[in-house]
Amino acid sequence: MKRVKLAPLMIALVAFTHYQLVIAQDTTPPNWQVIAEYPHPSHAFTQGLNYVNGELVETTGKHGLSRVLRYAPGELPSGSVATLPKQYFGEGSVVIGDQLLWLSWQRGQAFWIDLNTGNRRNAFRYDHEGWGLALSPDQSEIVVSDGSDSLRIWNHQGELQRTISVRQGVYSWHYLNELEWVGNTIFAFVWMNEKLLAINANSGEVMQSYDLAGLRDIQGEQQRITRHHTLNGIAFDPEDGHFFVTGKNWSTLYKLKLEGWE
Ligand SMILES: [Ca+2]
Repeated sequence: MKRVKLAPLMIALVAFTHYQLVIAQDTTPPNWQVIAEYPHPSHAFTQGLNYVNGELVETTGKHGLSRVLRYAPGELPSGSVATLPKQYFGEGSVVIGDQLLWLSWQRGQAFWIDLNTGNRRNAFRYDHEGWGLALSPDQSEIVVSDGSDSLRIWNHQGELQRTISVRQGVYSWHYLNELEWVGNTIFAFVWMNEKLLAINANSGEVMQSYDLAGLRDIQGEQQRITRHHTLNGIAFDPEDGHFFVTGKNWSTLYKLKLEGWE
């Protein structure tokens, strides 16, 4: 009787199974896709991105380089609407009517900027770091990030209404950064992680995550960027239901279709 050699057969079977798994992972379609590309001002250390009435309103950071930029998709800004004194490091922003509310990073000071005149006035103070901002769909509330795993909900005067802890099962997500609020979903970039989270605005549960490292790789091939030039701008376009997305000092602004968040 001829003995069947099982060992090579098992190795082949395991190798085949592993191969199948690898193939299965590689062919999983991404839950996002690029549908358009526009220029983005590469001098902009993006900290806040808003899309209002067909225009992008962007706030930038760094001491002495913190600016408000206003431009249509496909164009580049010709100048700044407003700037901050160099002791302030600009962060996220929201547009309410013709006023922009703008956070500073570590100085606990929020500002109102008149988008027509560029005039700046103090809004209110807060006792934590300021990172991202987004306006609720009914414009009555503002969500604020401070780099932790919690989001604060403010009224227009910066008074705390409630706090949301962001969780995915038993895991918490820290370094929540630039924000956008659409329906009952709050989108949040994660600092230096290249993840975009879709968070239930009531429970704080992460309902979907988007791995945009591929987008960063494409951008990295086009220009010299480091890990600090992280993804950090998201703005919803209600006309087509898609999202403008960019990163700090990126030369490209992308329009993304995001799947599975509604
Ligand atoms: Ca935003």
